[in-house]
Amino acid sequence: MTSNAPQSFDSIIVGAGFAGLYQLIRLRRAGFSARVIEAGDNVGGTWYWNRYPGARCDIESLQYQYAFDPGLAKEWRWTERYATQPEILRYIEFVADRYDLRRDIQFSTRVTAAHYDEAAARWTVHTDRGDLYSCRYLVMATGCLSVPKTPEVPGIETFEGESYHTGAWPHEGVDFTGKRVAVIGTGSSAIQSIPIIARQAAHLTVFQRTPNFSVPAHNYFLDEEQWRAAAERIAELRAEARTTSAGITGLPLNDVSALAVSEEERRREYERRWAMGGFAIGGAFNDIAINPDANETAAEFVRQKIREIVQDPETAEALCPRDYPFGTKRLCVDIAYYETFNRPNVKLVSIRDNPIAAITPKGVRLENGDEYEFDAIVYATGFDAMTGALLRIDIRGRDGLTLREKWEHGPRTYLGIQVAGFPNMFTITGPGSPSVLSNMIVSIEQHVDWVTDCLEYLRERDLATIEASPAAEDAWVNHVNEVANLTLYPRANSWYIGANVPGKPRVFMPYVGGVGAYAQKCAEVAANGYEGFILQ
Ligand code: FAD
Ligand code: N01
Repeated sequence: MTSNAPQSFDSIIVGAGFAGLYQLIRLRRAGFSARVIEAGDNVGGTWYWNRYPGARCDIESLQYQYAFDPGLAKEWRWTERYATQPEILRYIEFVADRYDLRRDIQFSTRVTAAHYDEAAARWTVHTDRGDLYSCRYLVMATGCLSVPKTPEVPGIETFEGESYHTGAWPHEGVDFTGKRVAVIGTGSSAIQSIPIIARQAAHLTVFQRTPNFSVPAHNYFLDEEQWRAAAERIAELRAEARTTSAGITGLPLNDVSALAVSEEERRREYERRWAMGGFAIGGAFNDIAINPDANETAAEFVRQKIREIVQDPETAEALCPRDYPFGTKRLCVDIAYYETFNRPNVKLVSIRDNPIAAITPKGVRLENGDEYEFDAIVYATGFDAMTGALLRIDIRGRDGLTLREKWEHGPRTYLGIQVAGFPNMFTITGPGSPSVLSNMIVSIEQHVDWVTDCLEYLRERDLATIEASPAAEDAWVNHVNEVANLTLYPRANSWYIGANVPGKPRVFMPYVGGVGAYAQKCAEVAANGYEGFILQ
């Protein structure tokens, strides 16, 4: 820490991904001074860090883009149904240039602490470079999936080959040609990278603890007309997306129970949606997310697909998810994932009942003593999701209360935007909002718009602070839990519930109530003079 006088701004934004950049644009336009602090050396967030082979979005590109400026959509020509990571990163860099954002961003700097000074009603922000900032408003745009998690097994540092985490991939890329490679994990990152690594490597071994449900992307190149039609209607399409459950248009829900139709009709509907690709299958029937028997019909449909695709019956069975309902871990969207297990150079090793005991200098040792040797290990083991980036910062609110103490038993927020005891601090797509269950760009835009409107409201009325009331926060936390418990989501050991991080409190973190209903609630709260918040 330094004794230099702090640099003063109306607002500090932490993070220069989709959220931080849009927040900067909005605050500038509203006449607030703002500084963005970003750990990476460029913009992009998720798309800056996750450069593993095969990385791409699973929400269609035409929807996975900003819509706040209709002109922007007409200037950026998406090339594929599901854009690749390099294309999304180029888009974000284009946005940064177009709105001249970089002059207000401090790169290669990590925020280490943020302390609230009650007397001044201001935050003091500390960085790992010894900078000090003072601000009235602190916007945490730190990302829900920005802290890579490596397994807690002994010996990782002893491995003599190359080690990579998908979420912190080298910028220069990796050439696996001729190498014996291990991929640990079978979540979305693994499912995207495995088919590509398999084509390069001499041999690929996939270590699977829990199989995942995956559906085909049916990716294709967008022709001029498809792109233009969406670009020209972006405002209208986004307005529609904001009223949906997941912030996505074109995924019509078939409002019928899976149990109310014949087996033949059910199969036809699932086949139709499988052929559409992507998340369409989730809306095949109206009770997949809430009724275990209905859910099982979707689960069994996907298992049958796996058995049809994967030639070796033993491998096919091992790839079939069984111990959690379909869709309660994030559904994966793949390009030839299951097909990859038909390659002679790919082997699946189930570690469900025989976990990894250690990483050794030569490779991987399982609990039963089996040893595998590798030239490279890829950890596709996910993230300390939703709370990880926030809790890595020493955040102290009113009375010196730390966020770590406050969230000791799991995150507590009002609307996923604010935390009682932490005035003027906002969490974009924070726990308790639809966030990771939605098209994140839709949720980011909704939060950033709400926060900016809120700050303008305070300024117009000469108010210094806004803070969630403890009662409103309690009621919201209860509501978030109640709604989650109406669904099958809490039945899975997913990262939504913190299950992938040993010792993390088990709380279902995102809000399942849907983007549309949630946005309406936020708008009502604002229209009622920020009901549930204390304004001073
Ligand atoms: P991020 O993009 O994570 O940006 C947060 C930034 O904050 C990072 O750059 C980080 O370096 C910085 N930061 C964090 N802590 C600090 C600190 N203490 N100091 C300084 N800087 C800090 N969502 C979808 O809706 N559709 C998709 O198709 C999709 N695909 C995804 C694919 C992958 C591989 C991953 C990992 C996630 C995907 N997501 C997807 C979720 C994705 O994270 C969001 O869509 C979106 O990019 C998040 O933007 P953000 O700005 O909120 O956070
Ligand atoms: O991470 P994950 P991810 N030993 O947590 C396994 C988004 N995303 O990076 O399930 C052995 O899903 C773990 O096993 P288990 C998307 O929201 C989107 O893949 O915990 N295995 C699991 O198989 C996604 O959900 C895209 O039993 C261990 C895997 O590692 C989120 O980011 C692409 C282990 C981790 O899967 C995270 O995805 C990529 C251990 N000790 C990411 N620890 C798109 O397609 C963990 N695992 C757009």
